[in-house]
Amino acid sequence: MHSKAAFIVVANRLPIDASVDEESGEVQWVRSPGGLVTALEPVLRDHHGTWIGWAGTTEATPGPVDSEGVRLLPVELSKDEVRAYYEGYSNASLWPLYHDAVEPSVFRRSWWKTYCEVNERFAEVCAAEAAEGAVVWIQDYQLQLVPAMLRERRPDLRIGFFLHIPFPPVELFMQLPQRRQILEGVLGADLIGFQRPLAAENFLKAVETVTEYEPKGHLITVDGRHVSADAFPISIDTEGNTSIASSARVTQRAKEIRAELGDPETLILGVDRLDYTKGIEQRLKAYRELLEDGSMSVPETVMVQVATPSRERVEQYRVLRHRVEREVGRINGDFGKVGLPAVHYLHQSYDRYELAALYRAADVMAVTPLRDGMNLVAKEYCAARIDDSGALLLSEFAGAAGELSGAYRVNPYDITQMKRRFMTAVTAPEEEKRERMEKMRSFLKEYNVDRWARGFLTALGVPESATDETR
Ligand code: ADQ
Repeated sequence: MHSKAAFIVVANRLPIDASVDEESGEVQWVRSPGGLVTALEPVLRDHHGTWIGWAGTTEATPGPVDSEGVRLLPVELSKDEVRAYYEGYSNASLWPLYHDAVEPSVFRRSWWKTYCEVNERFAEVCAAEAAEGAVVWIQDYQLQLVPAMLRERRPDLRIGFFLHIPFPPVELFMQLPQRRQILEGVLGADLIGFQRPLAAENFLKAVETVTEYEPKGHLITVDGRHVSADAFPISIDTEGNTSIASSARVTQRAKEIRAELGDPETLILGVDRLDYTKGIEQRLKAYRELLEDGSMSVPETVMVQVATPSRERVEQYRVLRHRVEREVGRINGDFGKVGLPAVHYLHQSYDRYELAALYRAADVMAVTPLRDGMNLVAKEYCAARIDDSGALLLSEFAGAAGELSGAYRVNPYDITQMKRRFMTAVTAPEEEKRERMEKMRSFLKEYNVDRWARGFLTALGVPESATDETR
Protein backbone atom coordinates (compact mmCIF):
# COMPACT_ATOMS: atom_id res chain seq x y z
CA MET A 1 0.00 0.00 0.00
CA HIS A 2 1.13 3.52 -0.73
CA SER A 3 2.42 5.29 2.39
CA LYS A 4 0.91 8.63 3.29
CA ALA A 5 2.67 11.87 2.41
CA ALA A 6 4.46 14.16 4.88
CA PHE A 7 4.45 17.06 2.41
CA ILE A 8 1.66 17.91 -0.02
CA VAL A 9 1.15 20.62 -2.61
CA VAL A 10 -2.46 21.27 -3.60
CA ALA A 11 -2.99 23.32 -6.75
CA ASN A 12 -5.75 23.66 -9.33
CA ARG A 13 -3.50 22.01 -11.93
CA LEU A 14 -1.14 19.09 -11.80
CA PRO A 15 2.16 19.74 -13.59
CA ILE A 16 1.20 17.36 -16.40
CA ASP A 17 -0.63 17.67 -19.71
CA ALA A 18 -2.50 15.09 -21.72
CA SER A 19 -1.00 14.43 -25.11
CA VAL A 20 -2.88 12.23 -27.55
CA ASP A 21 -0.74 9.89 -29.63
CA GLU A 22 -1.67 10.58 -33.26
CA GLU A 23 -1.37 6.99 -34.42
CA SER A 24 -2.80 4.99 -31.55
CA GLY A 25 -5.12 7.68 -30.19
CA GLU A 26 -3.86 6.81 -26.72
CA VAL A 27 -3.58 9.50 -24.08
CA GLN A 28 -0.10 9.99 -22.67
CA TRP A 29 0.77 12.23 -19.78
CA VAL A 30 3.70 14.55 -20.23
CA ARG A 31 5.26 16.72 -17.55
CA SER A 32 4.62 20.42 -18.04
CA PRO A 33 7.51 22.53 -16.84
CA GLY A 34 6.83 25.68 -14.86
CA GLY A 35 8.21 27.87 -12.13
CA LEU A 36 6.15 26.33 -9.38
CA VAL A 37 7.24 22.79 -10.28
CA THR A 38 10.90 23.79 -10.40
CA ALA A 39 10.61 25.43 -7.00
CA LEU A 40 8.70 22.72 -5.25
CA GLU A 41 10.12 19.60 -6.84
CA PRO A 42 13.21 19.34 -4.60
CA VAL A 43 11.10 19.76 -1.46
CA LEU A 44 8.53 17.27 -2.75
CA ARG A 45 11.23 14.73 -3.63
CA ASP A 46 12.98 15.19 -0.35
CA HIS A 47 9.81 14.44 1.58
CA HIS A 48 8.43 11.80 -0.82
CA GLY A 49 5.72 14.34 -1.29
CA THR A 50 2.47 14.40 -3.26
CA TRP A 51 1.09 17.01 -5.66
CA ILE A 52 -2.70 17.08 -5.83
CA GLY A 53 -4.49 18.78 -8.74
CA TRP A 54 -6.66 18.52 -11.81
CA ALA A 55 -5.00 16.98 -14.89
CA GLY A 56 -6.42 19.68 -17.18
CA THR A 57 -8.88 17.59 -19.16
CA THR A 58 -12.31 16.09 -18.56
CA GLU A 59 -11.72 13.43 -21.23
CA ALA A 60 -9.40 11.16 -19.28
CA THR A 61 -7.85 11.17 -15.86
CA PRO A 62 -4.65 9.30 -15.11
CA GLY A 63 -4.33 7.16 -12.00
CA PRO A 64 -1.81 8.41 -9.46
CA VAL A 65 1.51 8.81 -11.28
CA ASP A 66 4.88 8.45 -9.63
CA SER A 67 7.14 10.86 -11.42
CA GLU A 68 10.76 11.42 -10.46
CA GLY A 69 10.14 10.69 -6.80
CA VAL A 70 6.98 12.78 -6.61
CA ARG A 71 3.48 11.34 -6.48
CA LEU A 72 0.99 13.14 -8.71
CA LEU A 73 -2.55 12.61 -7.49
CA PRO A 74 -5.31 13.74 -9.85
CA VAL A 75 -8.64 15.21 -8.80
CA GLU A 76 -11.36 14.49 -11.35
CA LEU A 77 -13.58 17.30 -12.65
CA SER A 78 -16.59 17.00 -14.93
CA LYS A 79 -17.22 19.35 -17.86
CA ASP A 80 -19.93 21.15 -15.91
CA GLU A 81 -17.64 21.55 -12.93
CA VAL A 82 -14.89 23.05 -15.09
CA ARG A 83 -17.43 25.53 -16.47
CA ALA A 84 -18.79 26.56 -13.09
CA TYR A 85 -15.82 26.23 -10.73
CA TYR A 86 -12.94 27.13 -13.05
CA GLU A 87 -14.27 29.24 -15.91
CA GLY A 88 -17.14 30.65 -13.85
CA TYR A 89 -16.42 31.40 -10.21
CA SER A 90 -12.61 31.38 -10.43
CA ASN A 91 -12.13 33.22 -13.70
CA ALA A 92 -15.28 35.30 -14.24
CA SER A 93 -16.09 36.19 -10.60
CA LEU A 94 -12.84 36.17 -8.59
CA TRP A 95 -10.17 36.92 -11.19
CA PRO A 96 -11.55 40.30 -12.35
CA LEU A 97 -12.51 41.36 -8.83
CA TYR A 98 -9.04 40.59 -7.46
CA HIS A 99 -7.49 42.55 -10.35
CA ASP A 100 -9.09 45.90 -9.48
CA ALA A 101 -12.26 45.01 -11.40
CA VAL A 102 -10.62 46.11 -14.67
CA GLU A 103 -13.46 44.09 -16.21
CA PRO A 104 -16.71 43.69 -14.32
CA SER A 105 -17.13 40.47 -12.34
CA VAL A 106 -20.00 38.16 -13.11
CA PHE A 107 -21.61 36.51 -10.08
CA ARG A 108 -23.79 33.44 -10.42
CA ARG A 109 -25.07 31.47 -7.47
CA SER A 110 -24.74 28.15 -9.28
CA TRP A 111 -21.02 28.79 -9.85
CA TRP A 112 -20.49 29.35 -6.14
CA LYS A 113 -22.20 26.08 -5.30
CA THR A 114 -19.86 24.17 -7.62
CA TYR A 115 -16.83 26.10 -6.33
CA CYS A 116 -17.72 24.83 -2.82
CA GLU A 117 -18.20 21.28 -4.05
CA VAL A 118 -14.93 21.18 -5.96
CA ASN A 119 -13.00 22.73 -3.06
CA GLU A 120 -14.54 20.07 -0.83
CA ARG A 121 -13.30 17.35 -3.18
CA PHE A 122 -9.75 18.72 -3.12
CA ALA A 123 -9.89 18.83 0.68
CA GLU A 124 -11.13 15.23 0.85
CA VAL A 125 -8.44 13.88 -1.45
CA CYS A 126 -5.82 15.76 0.56
CA ALA A 127 -7.16 14.62 3.94
CA ALA A 128 -6.92 10.99 2.79
CA GLU A 129 -3.39 11.43 1.45
CA ALA A 130 -1.76 13.31 4.35
CA ALA A 131 0.33 11.56 6.99
CA GLU A 132 -0.11 12.50 10.65
CA GLY A 133 1.21 16.06 11.18
CA ALA A 134 1.98 16.54 7.47
CA VAL A 135 2.66 19.93 5.90
CA VAL A 136 0.20 20.98 3.20
CA TRP A 137 0.75 23.94 0.88
CA ILE A 138 -2.39 25.08 -0.95
CA GLN A 139 -2.02 27.32 -4.00
CA ASP A 140 -4.13 30.19 -5.30
CA TYR A 141 -7.57 31.69 -5.74
CA GLN A 142 -9.28 28.59 -7.13
CA LEU A 143 -8.87 26.82 -3.78
CA GLN A 144 -9.55 29.44 -1.13
CA LEU A 145 -11.99 27.26 0.81
CA VAL A 146 -9.64 24.28 1.03
CA PRO A 147 -7.63 25.47 4.08
CA ALA A 148 -10.69 25.51 6.40
CA MET A 149 -12.25 22.41 4.85
CA LEU A 150 -9.01 20.55 5.38
CA ARG A 151 -8.53 21.78 8.92
CA GLU A 152 -12.00 20.60 9.82
CA ARG A 153 -11.09 17.09 8.65
CA ARG A 154 -7.48 17.08 9.81
CA PRO A 155 -6.67 19.47 12.67
CA ASP A 156 -3.26 17.79 13.02
CA LEU A 157 -1.94 19.25 9.75
CA ARG A 158 0.26 22.29 9.25
CA ILE A 159 -1.45 24.26 6.48
CA GLY A 160 -0.03 27.00 4.26
CA PHE A 161 -1.86 29.00 1.59
CA PHE A 162 -0.31 31.18 -1.11
CA LEU A 163 -2.25 33.63 -3.29
CA HIS A 164 -0.50 34.18 -6.64
CA ILE A 165 -2.72 37.10 -7.66
CA PRO A 166 -3.31 40.43 -5.88
CA PHE A 167 -5.71 40.74 -2.97
CA PRO A 168 -7.99 43.71 -3.71
CA PRO A 169 -8.65 46.74 -1.52
CA VAL A 170 -11.48 46.15 0.95
CA GLU A 171 -13.91 48.48 -0.89
CA LEU A 172 -13.71 46.18 -3.90
CA PHE A 173 -13.58 42.92 -2.00
CA MET A 174 -16.85 43.87 -0.29
CA GLN A 175 -18.65 43.35 -3.63
CA LEU A 176 -18.08 39.61 -3.43
CA PRO A 177 -21.36 38.01 -2.33
CA GLN A 178 -19.43 35.25 -0.54
CA ARG A 179 -16.81 37.54 1.04
CA ARG A 180 -17.19 36.06 4.52
CA GLN A 181 -17.04 32.43 3.41
CA ILE A 182 -13.94 33.11 1.32
CA LEU A 183 -12.10 34.79 4.20
CA GLU A 184 -13.10 32.07 6.64
CA GLY A 185 -11.90 29.49 4.13
CA VAL A 186 -8.46 31.04 3.78
CA LEU A 187 -8.20 31.55 7.56
CA GLY A 188 -8.13 27.77 7.95
CA ALA A 189 -4.41 28.04 7.11
CA ASP A 190 -1.62 28.66 9.63
CA LEU A 191 0.30 30.86 7.21
CA ILE A 192 -1.18 32.93 4.38
CA GLY A 193 1.28 34.21 1.78
CA PHE A 194 0.86 37.09 -0.67
CA GLN A 195 3.04 38.50 -3.43
CA ARG A 196 3.30 42.01 -1.99
CA PRO A 197 2.96 43.62 1.45
CA LEU A 198 0.01 45.67 0.15
CA ALA A 199 -1.94 42.50 -0.65
CA ALA A 200 -1.34 41.20 2.88
CA GLU A 201 -2.52 44.55 4.27
CA ASN A 202 -5.65 44.47 2.10
CA PHE A 203 -6.40 40.98 3.34
CA LEU A 204 -5.94 41.94 7.01
CA LYS A 205 -8.21 44.92 6.52
CA ALA A 206 -10.86 42.72 4.88
CA VAL A 207 -10.65 40.29 7.81
CA GLU A 208 -11.12 43.17 10.24
CA THR A 209 -14.07 44.56 8.28
CA VAL A 210 -15.93 41.38 7.39
CA THR A 211 -15.27 38.90 10.21
CA GLU A 212 -15.34 39.05 13.99
CA TYR A 213 -11.56 38.45 14.15
CA GLU A 214 -9.26 41.32 15.01
CA PRO A 215 -5.86 41.22 13.36
CA LYS A 216 -2.91 42.44 15.42
CA GLY A 217 -0.12 43.35 13.05
CA HIS A 218 0.29 40.32 10.81
CA LEU A 219 -1.36 37.94 13.26
CA ILE A 220 -4.96 36.89 13.54
CA THR A 221 -6.25 34.69 16.33
CA VAL A 222 -8.88 32.33 15.00
CA ASP A 223 -10.56 30.13 17.62
CA GLY A 224 -7.40 30.22 19.72
CA ARG A 225 -5.13 29.44 16.74
CA HIS A 226 -2.52 31.88 15.43
CA VAL A 227 -2.74 32.66 11.74
CA SER A 228 -0.09 34.78 10.09
CA ALA A 229 -0.50 36.79 6.84
CA ASP A 230 2.60 38.14 5.11
CA ALA A 231 4.33 38.85 1.81
CA PHE A 232 6.49 36.22 0.07
CA PRO A 233 7.23 37.56 -3.42
CA ILE A 234 7.57 34.71 -5.91
CA SER A 235 10.49 34.54 -8.29
CA ILE A 236 11.98 32.43 -11.08
CA ASP A 237 14.65 29.78 -11.45
CA THR A 238 17.16 32.46 -12.33
CA GLU A 239 20.07 30.12 -12.90
CA GLY A 240 18.01 27.79 -15.10
CA ASN A 241 16.66 30.68 -17.18
CA THR A 242 20.12 32.21 -17.57
CA SER A 243 21.65 28.93 -18.57
CA ILE A 244 19.02 28.29 -21.27
CA ALA A 245 19.53 31.85 -22.53
CA SER A 246 23.31 31.31 -22.75
CA SER A 247 23.05 28.07 -24.74
CA ALA A 248 24.43 27.98 -28.28
CA ARG A 249 21.00 27.04 -29.59
CA VAL A 250 19.32 30.12 -28.08
CA THR A 251 22.17 32.44 -29.08
CA GLN A 252 21.83 31.26 -32.69
CA ARG A 253 18.04 31.45 -32.64
CA ALA A 254 18.08 35.01 -31.25
CA LYS A 255 20.22 36.09 -34.22
CA GLU A 256 17.89 34.33 -36.62
CA ILE A 257 14.84 36.04 -35.12
CA ARG A 258 16.37 39.47 -35.63
CA ALA A 259 17.34 38.59 -39.18
CA GLU A 260 13.86 37.24 -39.93
CA LEU A 261 12.41 40.53 -38.68
CA GLY A 262 14.58 42.47 -41.13
CA ASP A 263 17.34 43.39 -38.64
CA PRO A 264 15.48 46.32 -37.06
CA GLU A 265 17.30 48.92 -35.00
CA THR A 266 14.80 48.43 -32.20
CA LEU A 267 12.86 45.32 -31.40
CA ILE A 268 10.07 45.78 -28.85
CA LEU A 269 8.68 42.61 -27.30
CA GLY A 270 5.53 41.75 -25.35
CA VAL A 271 4.90 38.25 -23.94
CA ASP A 272 1.70 37.67 -22.02
CA ARG A 273 -1.15 35.29 -21.52
CA LEU A 274 -3.94 36.84 -23.58
CA ASP A 275 -5.60 38.40 -20.55
CA TYR A 276 -7.31 41.78 -20.09
CA THR A 277 -5.23 42.42 -16.96
CA LYS A 278 -2.00 42.45 -18.96
CA GLY A 279 -2.52 45.86 -20.60
CA ILE A 280 -1.87 44.58 -24.14
CA GLU A 281 -4.34 47.01 -25.69
CA GLN A 282 -2.83 50.01 -23.89
CA ARG A 283 0.65 48.97 -25.05
CA LEU A 284 -0.53 48.65 -28.65
CA LYS A 285 -2.23 52.02 -28.45
CA ALA A 286 0.97 53.71 -27.24
CA TYR A 287 2.94 52.03 -30.03
CA ARG A 288 0.39 53.06 -32.67
CA GLU A 289 0.51 56.68 -31.51
CA LEU A 290 4.32 56.65 -31.60
CA LEU A 291 4.15 55.49 -35.21
CA GLU A 292 1.44 58.05 -35.99
CA ASP A 293 3.41 60.98 -34.65
CA GLY A 294 6.61 59.79 -36.31
CA SER A 295 8.58 59.16 -33.09
CA MET A 296 9.02 55.59 -34.33
CA SER A 297 8.94 54.16 -37.82
CA VAL A 298 8.85 50.83 -39.61
CA PRO A 299 11.13 48.99 -40.48
CA GLU A 300 13.61 50.62 -38.07
CA THR A 301 11.33 49.61 -35.20
CA VAL A 302 9.36 46.38 -35.01
CA MET A 303 7.12 45.01 -32.30
CA VAL A 304 6.58 41.33 -31.53
CA GLN A 305 3.57 40.56 -29.37
CA VAL A 306 3.26 36.97 -28.16
CA ALA A 307 -0.16 36.37 -26.65
CA THR A 308 -0.55 32.87 -25.26
CA PRO A 309 -4.07 31.49 -25.70
CA SER A 310 -5.85 31.56 -22.36
CA ARG A 311 -9.32 30.80 -20.91
CA GLU A 312 -10.80 30.80 -24.38
CA ARG A 313 -14.25 29.71 -23.29
CA VAL A 314 -14.70 32.69 -20.98
CA GLU A 315 -16.64 35.43 -22.78
CA GLN A 316 -14.43 38.34 -21.70
CA TYR A 317 -11.37 36.58 -23.11
CA ARG A 318 -13.05 36.02 -26.46
CA VAL A 319 -13.98 39.69 -26.65
CA LEU A 320 -10.43 40.71 -25.72
CA ARG A 321 -8.97 38.53 -28.46
CA HIS A 322 -11.14 40.26 -31.05
CA ARG A 323 -10.18 43.70 -29.78
CA VAL A 324 -6.44 42.94 -29.74
CA GLU A 325 -6.51 41.36 -33.18
CA ARG A 326 -8.46 44.29 -34.61
CA GLU A 327 -5.93 46.75 -33.20
CA VAL A 328 -2.99 44.71 -34.56
CA GLY A 329 -4.71 44.65 -37.97
CA ARG A 330 -5.26 48.38 -37.81
CA ILE A 331 -1.63 49.13 -36.93
CA ASN A 332 -0.33 46.86 -39.68
CA GLY A 333 -2.82 48.28 -42.16
CA ASP A 334 -1.68 51.81 -41.44
CA PHE A 335 2.07 51.34 -40.91
CA GLY A 336 3.19 47.97 -42.27
CA LYS A 337 5.00 47.53 -45.55
CA VAL A 338 4.98 44.55 -47.89
CA GLY A 339 6.77 41.79 -46.00
CA LEU A 340 7.39 44.14 -43.05
CA PRO A 341 4.52 44.33 -40.58
CA ALA A 342 4.76 46.85 -37.74
CA VAL A 343 3.50 44.28 -35.22
CA HIS A 344 4.12 40.56 -35.41
CA TYR A 345 1.27 39.05 -33.43
CA LEU A 346 1.63 35.42 -32.32
CA HIS A 347 -1.31 33.75 -30.61
CA GLN A 348 0.75 30.72 -29.60
CA SER A 349 2.59 28.96 -26.83
CA TYR A 350 6.34 28.52 -27.05
CA ASP A 351 8.88 26.30 -25.35
CA ARG A 352 11.46 27.76 -22.96
CA TYR A 353 14.12 27.93 -25.70
CA GLU A 354 12.08 29.95 -28.18
CA LEU A 355 10.93 32.25 -25.40
CA ALA A 356 14.52 32.77 -24.22
CA ALA A 357 15.57 33.50 -27.81
CA LEU A 358 12.86 36.15 -28.08
CA TYR A 359 14.00 37.68 -24.79
CA ARG A 360 17.58 37.76 -26.03
CA ALA A 361 16.56 39.26 -29.34
CA ALA A 362 14.50 42.11 -27.84
CA ASP A 363 15.92 45.57 -27.13
CA VAL A 364 12.90 46.66 -25.11
CA MET A 365 10.62 44.34 -23.17
CA ALA A 366 7.21 45.90 -22.52
CA VAL A 367 5.41 44.53 -19.46
CA THR A 368 2.46 46.84 -18.91
CA PRO A 369 -0.28 45.11 -16.87
CA LEU A 370 -3.14 47.09 -15.39
CA ARG A 371 -2.75 44.84 -12.35
CA ASP A 372 -0.60 41.75 -11.83
CA GLY A 373 0.28 39.74 -8.72
CA MET A 374 3.96 39.57 -9.64
CA ASN A 375 4.67 39.00 -13.39
CA LEU A 376 7.35 36.44 -14.07
CA VAL A 377 7.89 37.48 -17.70
CA ALA A 378 9.61 40.66 -16.46
CA LYS A 379 11.96 38.57 -14.33
CA GLU A 380 12.59 36.02 -17.10
CA TYR A 381 13.57 38.81 -19.49
CA CYS A 382 16.21 40.11 -17.08
CA ALA A 383 17.54 36.60 -16.42
CA ALA A 384 17.95 36.11 -20.18
CA ARG A 385 19.93 39.35 -20.74
CA ILE A 386 23.27 37.67 -20.17
CA ASP A 387 25.30 40.67 -21.40
CA ASP A 388 23.35 43.14 -19.21
CA SER A 389 21.92 44.89 -22.26
CA GLY A 390 18.26 45.66 -22.97
CA ALA A 391 15.61 47.72 -21.25
CA LEU A 392 12.57 46.69 -19.25
CA LEU A 393 9.46 48.84 -19.41
CA LEU A 394 7.42 47.82 -16.37
CA SER A 395 4.01 48.79 -15.09
CA GLU A 396 3.90 50.13 -11.56
CA PHE A 397 0.83 47.90 -11.07
CA ALA A 398 2.82 44.68 -11.42
CA GLY A 399 4.09 43.16 -8.17
CA ALA A 400 7.50 42.93 -9.85
CA ALA A 401 7.74 46.75 -9.85
CA GLY A 402 8.33 46.61 -6.10
CA GLU A 403 11.48 44.59 -6.72
CA LEU A 404 12.91 45.38 -10.16
CA SER A 405 14.14 48.88 -9.45
CA GLY A 406 16.16 49.11 -12.66
CA ALA A 407 13.04 49.07 -14.83
CA TYR A 408 11.58 52.06 -16.66
CA ARG A 409 8.32 52.38 -14.75
CA VAL A 410 5.05 53.17 -16.48
CA ASN A 411 1.46 53.83 -15.58
CA PRO A 412 -0.37 51.93 -18.33
CA TYR A 413 -3.46 54.10 -17.85
CA ASP A 414 -1.42 57.13 -18.91
CA ILE A 415 -0.77 56.60 -22.62
CA THR A 416 1.15 59.87 -22.99
CA GLN A 417 3.52 58.89 -20.21
CA MET A 418 3.87 55.36 -21.60
CA LYS A 419 4.87 56.80 -24.99
CA ARG A 420 7.49 58.98 -23.30
CA ARG A 421 8.87 56.03 -21.34
CA PHE A 422 9.01 53.92 -24.49
CA MET A 423 11.16 56.59 -26.11
CA THR A 424 13.35 56.89 -23.00
CA ALA A 425 13.88 53.13 -22.95
CA VAL A 426 14.75 53.13 -26.66
CA THR A 427 17.09 56.11 -26.60
CA ALA A 428 18.75 55.85 -23.15
CA PRO A 429 22.56 55.61 -23.25
CA GLU A 430 23.84 52.02 -23.30
CA GLU A 431 25.73 52.62 -20.07
CA GLU A 432 22.57 53.64 -18.22
CA LYS A 433 20.68 50.61 -19.48
CA ARG A 434 23.53 48.33 -18.51
CA GLU A 435 23.60 49.69 -14.97
CA ARG A 436 19.86 49.22 -14.63
CA MET A 437 19.92 45.69 -16.01
CA GLU A 438 22.91 44.70 -13.91
CA LYS A 439 21.07 45.79 -10.78
CA MET A 440 18.01 43.71 -11.61
CA ARG A 441 20.04 40.67 -12.58
CA SER A 442 22.02 40.64 -9.35
CA PHE A 443 18.77 41.01 -7.39
CA LEU A 444 17.31 37.98 -9.19
CA LYS A 445 20.41 35.89 -8.59
CA GLU A 446 19.79 36.22 -4.89
CA TYR A 447 16.01 36.33 -4.81
CA ASN A 448 15.19 33.28 -6.90
CA VAL A 449 12.31 30.85 -6.65
CA ASP A 450 14.20 28.54 -4.25
CA ARG A 451 14.45 31.39 -1.85
CA TRP A 452 10.72 32.04 -2.18
CA ALA A 453 9.78 28.42 -1.46
CA ARG A 454 12.27 28.14 1.39
CA GLY A 455 11.15 31.42 2.91
CA PHE A 456 7.52 30.36 2.92
CA LEU A 457 8.11 26.84 4.19
CA THR A 458 10.45 27.98 6.93
CA ALA A 459 7.83 30.47 8.10
CA LEU A 460 5.31 27.62 8.02
CA GLY A 461 7.54 25.64 10.33
CA VAL A 462 9.14 23.14 7.96
CA PRO A 463 12.67 22.56 9.30
CA GLU A 464 15.24 24.60 7.35
CA SER A 465 17.42 21.55 6.68
CA ALA A 466 14.58 19.83 4.88
CA THR A 467 14.11 22.75 2.51
CA ASP A 468 17.81 23.40 2.17
CA GLU A 469 19.63 20.14 1.51
CA THR A 470 18.66 19.51 -2.05
CA ARG A 471 19.31 23.00 -3.32
P1 ADQ B 1 0.32 34.63 -14.98
O1 ADQ B 1 -0.80 35.61 -14.98
O2 ADQ B 1 0.19 33.50 -15.90
O3 ADQ B 1 0.66 34.09 -13.52
P2 ADQ B 1 3.20 35.48 -15.32
O4 ADQ B 1 3.74 35.69 -13.98
O5 ADQ B 1 3.71 36.46 -16.30
O6 ADQ B 1 1.61 35.56 -15.41
O7 ADQ B 1 3.57 34.02 -15.77
C1 ADQ B 1 3.40 33.60 -17.08
C2 ADQ B 1 4.31 32.42 -17.36
O8 ADQ B 1 3.88 31.87 -18.60
C3 ADQ B 1 5.76 32.84 -17.51
O9 ADQ B 1 6.60 31.90 -16.90
C4 ADQ B 1 5.97 32.85 -19.03
O10 ADQ B 1 7.25 32.46 -19.43
C5 ADQ B 1 4.97 31.85 -19.51
N1 ADQ B 1 4.50 32.22 -20.86
C6 ADQ B 1 3.94 33.39 -21.23
N2 ADQ B 1 3.69 33.38 -22.55
C7 ADQ B 1 4.11 32.21 -23.02
C8 ADQ B 1 4.13 31.58 -24.31
N3 ADQ B 1 3.67 32.18 -25.41
N4 ADQ B 1 4.61 30.33 -24.40
C9 ADQ B 1 5.08 29.70 -23.31
N5 ADQ B 1 5.10 30.24 -22.09
C10 ADQ B 1 4.61 31.46 -21.93
C11 ADQ B 1 0.09 34.26 -12.21
C12 ADQ B 1 -0.06 35.71 -11.73
C13 ADQ B 1 1.26 36.42 -11.82
C14 ADQ B 1 2.32 35.66 -11.01
C15 ADQ B 1 2.33 34.20 -11.37
C16 ADQ B 1 3.22 33.39 -10.45
O11 ADQ B 1 -1.05 36.38 -12.50
O12 ADQ B 1 1.16 37.76 -11.36
O13 ADQ B 1 3.60 36.22 -11.27
O14 ADQ B 1 1.02 33.64 -11.31
O15 ADQ B 1 2.87 33.56 -9.11
